[in-house]
This record gives sequence, C-alpha cells and structure tokens, in this order.
Amino acid sequence: MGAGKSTIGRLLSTELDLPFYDSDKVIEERAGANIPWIFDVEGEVGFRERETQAIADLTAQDNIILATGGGAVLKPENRKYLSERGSVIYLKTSVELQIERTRRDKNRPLLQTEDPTRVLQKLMDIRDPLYMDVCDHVVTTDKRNPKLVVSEICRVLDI
Ligand code: SKM
Repeated sequence: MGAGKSTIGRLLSTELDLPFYDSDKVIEERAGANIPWIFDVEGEVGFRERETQAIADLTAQDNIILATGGGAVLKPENRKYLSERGSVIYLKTSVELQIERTRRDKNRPLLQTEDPTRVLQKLMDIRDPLYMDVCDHVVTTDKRNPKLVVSEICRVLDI
C-alpha cells in the first residue's frame, strides 16, 4: 500500500502501449461496491476470495500491465498465478513513505486504525518475504520520480 503501484503501472502501460488493470478496481467494478463496503459486509475473507478470482482472470490475459492489491501475495494461488504467468516487479518503499502516501485515503480498511504505522510495519514484516519470493525484480520507489522508476523497470525487464 502506498508504494505507487497504480501511478507506476499506468505510466508503464503508456510507455509500453499495453492495457493497464488494477485488481482493486476490477474487484470494485465486479462487486458494484467499493473495498470498504466489501470488507464491512464480507470481511477480509470475502475480499480475498474476490481478489483471487480477479487475479486468476486477469493473469490469464497476455500483454497487460497489472497492479495488484498489497495483500495479493498472501494466498499461495495468487503467488502462483503471478509468478507463472508474468514478470513480477516488487515496488519497494519505506513504511514512512507508505504512511505519507496513504494518510488521507479512506479506501484502505486495514489502515483505518489508531496506529497505521504499526499496522504497516507488521504487514511489511509478514509480506516482504512473500514479495521477495514471488518477484522477478525489486525496484525501489521511495522519493523517486515515477518516470525514472518506469525506466528502471524497462531496463530490468530488458525491454
Ligand atoms: O487490496 C486493497 C485492500 O485494501 C487490501 C490491501 C492490503 O491488504 O494491503 C491493499 C489494498 O490495495
């Protein structure tokens, strides 16, 4: 969360002239409801089921740019779809910048808590090894210009 997946993904899709999908947006469109509503009504479990279905369908397409939700790596089947069907870039950022970028965003139910820094640090501890396991390349996004991040992605992918 707050690593810049949507911004970078969109820029990369323009650069490569490939369609861009954000699995969170696809889940919302299919449900006809936003993510906080899905978490409220179906819980995180319901959201994760929708997420797996969206990732299964999206990764069945060739030649797309896909940004997933930050928790997509939690399920082994999502990791399998992502690593077997595509090249995976881990956009790595610090918890401080995640906080800065998500501060005003009400569309992230896991961060609607007294202490989002603690939550993000805990999520990072759990997820970083999973991101490392699933990814082909790590690209740091910290305070970098998104265009530079996109050129680094193209360079590591050799395209
Ligand atoms: O997919 C959404 C949802 O709010 C859960 C999440 C997460 O677990 O990090 C990130 C968002 O992109």
